[in-house]
Amino acid sequence: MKKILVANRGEIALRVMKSAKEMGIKTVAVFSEADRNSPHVRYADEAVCIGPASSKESYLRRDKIVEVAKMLGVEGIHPGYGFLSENAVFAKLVEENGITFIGPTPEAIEVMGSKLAAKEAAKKFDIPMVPGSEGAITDIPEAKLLADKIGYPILIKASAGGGGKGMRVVNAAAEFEEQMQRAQSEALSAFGDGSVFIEKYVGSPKHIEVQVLGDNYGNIVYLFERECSIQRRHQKVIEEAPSSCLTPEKRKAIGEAAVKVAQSCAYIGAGTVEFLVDEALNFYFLEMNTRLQVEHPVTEMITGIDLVKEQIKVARGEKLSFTQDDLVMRGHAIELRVYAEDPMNNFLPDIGRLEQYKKPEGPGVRVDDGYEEGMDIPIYYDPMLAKLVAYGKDRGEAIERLVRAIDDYKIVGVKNTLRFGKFVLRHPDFISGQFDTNFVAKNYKPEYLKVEQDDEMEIAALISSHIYEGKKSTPNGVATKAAAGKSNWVKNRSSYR
Ligand code: MV4
Repeated sequence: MKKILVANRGEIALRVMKSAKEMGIKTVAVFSEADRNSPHVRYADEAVCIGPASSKESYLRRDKIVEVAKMLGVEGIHPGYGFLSENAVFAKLVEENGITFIGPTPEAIEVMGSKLAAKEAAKKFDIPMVPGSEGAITDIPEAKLLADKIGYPILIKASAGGGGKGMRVVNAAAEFEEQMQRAQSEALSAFGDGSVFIEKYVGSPKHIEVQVLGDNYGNIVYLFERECSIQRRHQKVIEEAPSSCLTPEKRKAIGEAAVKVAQSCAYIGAGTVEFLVDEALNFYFLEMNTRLQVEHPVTEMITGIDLVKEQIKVARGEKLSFTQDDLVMRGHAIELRVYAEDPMNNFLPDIGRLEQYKKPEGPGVRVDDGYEEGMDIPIYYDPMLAKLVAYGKDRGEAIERLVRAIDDYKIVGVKNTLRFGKFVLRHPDFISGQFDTNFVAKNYKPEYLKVEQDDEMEIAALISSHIYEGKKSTPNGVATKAAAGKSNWVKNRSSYR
């Protein structure tokens, strides 16, 4: 493979091109009119404008992208994440035009794109799943009987949904029919597919996902897990690897379950198997994402493996160069997603000019971003500005490095979530590992970011008086430094705008 096209924009387009470059592969960028001056366009060896700013008219134009690829003699197309990355029609179109799709087969994308088909495939492999209906609900009274048997609360999910879209909690039998009818009609209008199914609702779950990698010869390995429980309204905020709650035995069990899920769809390339983990550390298969994920860097940092290079190697027909036994994890990595959003105002997206933009550097710090000082942040796309990742010998060092990197990060002109990230990293429940997907809803109040520098002690007191008093060491060996005097809240206040 001598030349690849990256059908994406921003940080992930750059990320993919960097690995391609290291492999001696030329790169082609496609871009919208809004991205004409973007770093991913300049970084590529060649770049072609494919349409106006709106994604529908540019980054989602399967036909245009393939046309450009053919015109420039491209041998492979990497879709990044989002946009066309999980579009089976695109994967097929690419292959039909004699170009390699750097990702799984259209069949695997299609099976895993349907939550019901995914569960059906996984069932044959004995994967633990949340108790629920066998297939789509066709008979509401029958489904209600099942719900009674499972016990309330239950969750209605749309088969075509995912990432939290099309979900509905039903707390009691009296609401069942109404909620079911609503869920079905919502699913039909939102996804063009009204199929829904029910599951027992797990109230305080952790979200743990396993990175897998498969080649064309039936070899599939797991590259350990990422914990992504810190999210708000299904938007991930912080991801880390490894999870601080798994034992080596659980890690092996969940990893092997993930490999079986991948085997159930003969998976090729990099993929992620999502699990829900309850308080007793029981894990249940949720869904499989058939793409490179935003948070892949934390896995790269603890395994030393470049996932994009592996994707490309597998796509050009190479066998995996390592077995499960060769894989070891070392240290700890944490990623903060920096969004152009206002944490003081309900995380409203912000746009405008990046008047000042200076990235943090130093030991164990990695920034994956796609913007530069002076650029305008467009309204058309995802509000993520950058991924700030820190690596340390253990979780405590990773946290301290990430906090230091937040303090060293200067963003002026666009409201952003840096200080919100610091709030999370300094929270006793985050530090102790005692958190689940309810963390943000349970613990965050915008007032916590308002307090002046000198009042940091007050914030700490607000958040938790108990740990604060004794300056206790936590199970992870991290002393909360909330009371340790000087902080950079004010420095970050200026970066907040
Ligand atoms: C659940 C659940 C509780 N019980 N399923 C949300 C996204 C999608 N991948 C599945 N999700 C959930 N499924 C059952 N049976 C709770 C969630 C959930 C969640 C999952 C992962 C990460 C964050 C979440 C936030 C809210 C709800």
